[in-house]
Formats: sequence, structure tokens, C-alpha cells
Amino acid sequence: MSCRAAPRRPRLASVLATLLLGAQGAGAHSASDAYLNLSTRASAGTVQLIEGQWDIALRDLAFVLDLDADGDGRLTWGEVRQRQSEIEAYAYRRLHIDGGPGNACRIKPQRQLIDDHADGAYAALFFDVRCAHAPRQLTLDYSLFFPIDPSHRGIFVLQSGADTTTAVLSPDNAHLHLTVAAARAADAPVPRVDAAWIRWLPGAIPAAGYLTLTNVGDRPAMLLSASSPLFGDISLHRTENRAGSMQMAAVDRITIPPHATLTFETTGYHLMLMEPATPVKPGMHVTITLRFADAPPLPVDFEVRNPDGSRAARTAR
Ligand SMILES: [Cu+2]
Repeated sequence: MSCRAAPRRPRLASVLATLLLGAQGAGAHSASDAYLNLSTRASAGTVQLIEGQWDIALRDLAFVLDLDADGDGRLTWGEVRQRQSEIEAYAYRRLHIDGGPGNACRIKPQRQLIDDHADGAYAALFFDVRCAHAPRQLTLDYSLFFPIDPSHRGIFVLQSGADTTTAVLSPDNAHLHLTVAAARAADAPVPRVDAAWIRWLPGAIPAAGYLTLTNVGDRPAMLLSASSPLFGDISLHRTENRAGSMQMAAVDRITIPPHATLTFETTGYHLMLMEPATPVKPGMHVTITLRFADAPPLPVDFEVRNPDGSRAARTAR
């Protein structure tokens, strides 16, 4: 689905989406879809924040809200921008989210952008769902265009930790009961990985893995282990200068503070790759799965390089 993504930047063009509002486009409602995405995020402590993005076709909104102010059959960014609060009011009256008995939730609109989909421009409504307590259950009631267009569909995705729940909202399926993964287990940050490579060494010398981990979250990320079917044993190591000599030792975890970047290097952290199941050669790619505390496993592609860190002349996969 083209529209599920992290928040997007506003478009720079002042007149984007001059989209044709022919009688066919707006009136016929030939294929009216909206896209509703919810994702759970950890914020301070165990309080859970739910972020939402709701993409609604501008041609549908133009039809119900008569957005084409000058009636020229085209919708300009200016015409949409002037009516943003009405678009929000119309949409959010037709979506209700609750956290079960004794746990009231409310939708807090954040911002509104324009999103391009294959079938035209959409209003992208970003919102937070704030609940009294971190919800384990959510109920969702969606109506949007159902009263005027029973063929309208809401394509719904809930991302909660490692779990993804999807549904197609229709007049017959307008009420969802959803289970939210436990906040603690689901919401630890998974760091971003860059520049993952393996230093191949000749003979029986074990190879070492290097990478850069960036913790984009608000909580510390803790790397606990790494594994690969290609190696019988992978341990987390750190090389330290002890009384003038470089020595390496196993560590049981590597912590990346919030909003920090940690680069593995020969004089610091590395993955020690022992007991290769098959010979590993420069140019190969090896998948190593990293396990962080309270987060889903993260498979990472490592490129095997020469002892000096240079790339193999030819890539063998
Ligand atoms: Cu080592």
C-alpha cells in the first residue's frame, strides 16, 4: 500500500494536485477508498502513544464538502488548505476509538498534508490517540462515507510491535475489536543499521562483524545477541586497551542510548563470528539476526570484505 509510511513532509509546490473534478471523478464514487493506519509507540515509561494517519481521497472530500470554491472543476492546494479544519471536523466525527471500559480515548488531530496515491491526491490526516491508560484493547468505529456511499471502503492497518492487524472497513464491518501488544514488550526501539560488513581473515582466524547502530527511539536500545545459520557461535566482543595491550573480551550486552549512534570498530565493539558452517569468502553476503531487548528480531545483511576492509573485486552471492 503506497500510503503507509512515516509522517511525510509537506509538499513545496503551492499549486500541487490540480486534480480534475469531472462529473465522473467525484459524483460516481467509482472506487472510494480511504487508508487508515494506526501504530503504537512507546513514549515515557509505559505510557503508550498511538499514532494515526488517515488518507482520504480529495475527490471524495470535494464531493461531500464542495471544496471546489470557484467551481472550475479543479481543486487547488489553496482551496484545500482553506478548508482543512472542515475536512478534519468532517472526518473525525466519523471515527471513534476507545480503550475499553474505564479507559476513554480521544483523537487528537496533529496536522494535515497532501499525499499522492496512484489514483489521485489524498488528504493525509495525522493524529494521536490519547487514552487514560495504555490500552490493551481498542474498539474502533468507522463510518466516513458509508451513509452516502455504501461501496466506500476503509483499508485499515494496525501496527503494534511486531504484530500487524489488517481489516477492510465496510458498512458490514465498521466496528473493530483490536488487541494491542503489551507496551513494554512491543515498543522498545529497534535501532537503524548502516554499513554492516564482515572482515574476512585467512586460515582459522575468526571473522569479525562491524556495523553502525543508530537508536532513533526515546529509550535505550540493548543488543543482547546475534545469530546466523552460517556460524555456530556469534558473540558480542569489545576490544579494550588494558595496560598498553589491546585485549578483547565478551560482553553480555551493548547499550545504545536514546538518539545516539554506535559504530562497531576494530578498537571497540564487534561481533566475533566463530564456527563457520561453510567457508566464508569476501564478496559474500551473510544474514545475521540481531536480538534487542523487548523488540522483534532484526535480520541484517552483512557484506564480507577483505582483511583491510576493502570490497571484494567481484561480488559473489
Ligand atoms: Cu573478538
